[in-house]
Amino acid sequence: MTNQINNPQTRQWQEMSQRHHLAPFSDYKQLHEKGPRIITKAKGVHLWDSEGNKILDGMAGLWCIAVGYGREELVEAASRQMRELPFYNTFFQTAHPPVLELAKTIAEITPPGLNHVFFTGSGSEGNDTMLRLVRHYWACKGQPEKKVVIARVNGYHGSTVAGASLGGMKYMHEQGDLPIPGIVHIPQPYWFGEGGDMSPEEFGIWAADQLEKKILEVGEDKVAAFIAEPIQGAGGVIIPPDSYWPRIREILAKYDILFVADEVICGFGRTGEWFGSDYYGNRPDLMTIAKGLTSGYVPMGGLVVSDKVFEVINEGGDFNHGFTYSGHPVAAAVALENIRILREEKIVERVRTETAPYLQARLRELTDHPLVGEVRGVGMLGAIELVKDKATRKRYPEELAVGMICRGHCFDNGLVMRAVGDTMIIAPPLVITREEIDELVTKARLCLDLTLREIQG
Ligand code: PXG
Repeated sequence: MTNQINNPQTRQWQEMSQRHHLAPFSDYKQLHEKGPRIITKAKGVHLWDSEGNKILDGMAGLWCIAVGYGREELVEAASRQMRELPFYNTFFQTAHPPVLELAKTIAEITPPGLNHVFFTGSGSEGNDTMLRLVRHYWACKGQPEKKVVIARVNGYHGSTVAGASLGGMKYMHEQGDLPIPGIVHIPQPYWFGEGGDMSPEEFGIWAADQLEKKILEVGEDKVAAFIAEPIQGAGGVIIPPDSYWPRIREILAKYDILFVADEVICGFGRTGEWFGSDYYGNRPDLMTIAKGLTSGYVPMGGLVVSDKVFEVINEGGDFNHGFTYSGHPVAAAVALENIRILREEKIVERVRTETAPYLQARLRELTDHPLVGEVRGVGMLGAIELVKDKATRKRYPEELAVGMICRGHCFDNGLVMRAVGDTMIIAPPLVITREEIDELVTKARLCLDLTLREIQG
């Protein structure tokens, strides 16, 4: 942060943090020593902290803000709905207009055949719902032993017990005996980090073939589903080699298992298509959604279910699952307005044809930097690999925490970029303009220079 604190309120808030707030994914002692940066307001693609610093939000909140901060229409939609009907549940044979209109609208924008939506409060709850629903599906079909879900190492699917188990984050599994039984993992298609001497295309085929190997090892009669993000987000914006998804599709076509796309990050325009599955031409049976669904203005997630799955569970009696806030009317009203803005302002089209090509071209200019081993990206997603040796893709020693050094310089120079190890990642709001992209890339280069200078001492 701002090493310098001028606003006395900043200290007061930091003290409240230390005394009372347990922040997600934090080393509390370390956090308290430093004190959190306090974000007080936002507009468009920029944030302001309590010290008055203006910061370009290269991470869209946390991969959430599609339509930009400060959209009055979303505020209006929420307040209108709060006045009309602030809450009612959707259990016990009731419903309300916003949840029904939202389910219909989502069916209009999702890939063909995905027409039914179970709403949740978050992406993690969406994946918990998925686990229970796919097992219910196979039980309804008379195959209750088909329970195992295959997921990927370094995938991220949330932080609930099921979400963290589906995810392939070792440091999460280590806390609390995860994964739970019935969830297994295969390697990820991360060529830059793990491809060794293989070409990206060879490695893509190898990584995809691990799915078939795992299906045969577990037994097709035991496997319920395969879950994957079209592009891994939290794992480090990992874009599979071009050979990966076509081979996965071939494998899925051979076996009777369900395919779940976790679209929590890729959904709602981030790749320049409505969903990451559209970008790759994948045809999932189920899709988890959250984040961009409401642009993060209020919490909401869900599971979109295909006609094929619906037709089975429709005959299967009660599905004994649900959350108090499933289909919350205020969240649904905000999501509807958010999708209306995305559609009417043609934001996804603009990302695809105009701003993403510009962002991707400008980001790739950073490839010439001595610290940069690779720049990759799709749509409004980007990753910059920091390395010691460009040719061999060799990293700096882990203890040096080069990514964290770079992240610190970014924050101090008015840019939010996230570090996943030594991979710097960006996912700006979809409404970012060319001028703001220029600001992002200029700041990123400056911070790469500062990082290099610091590690060279
Ligand atoms: N699936 C994916 C693909 C996600 O990225 C979730 C599920 C879980 O969503 P909820 O709403 O329960 O958080 C996510 C969430 C990071 C980071 O460090 C990413 C997420 C959450 C927190 C941190 O990039 N993604």
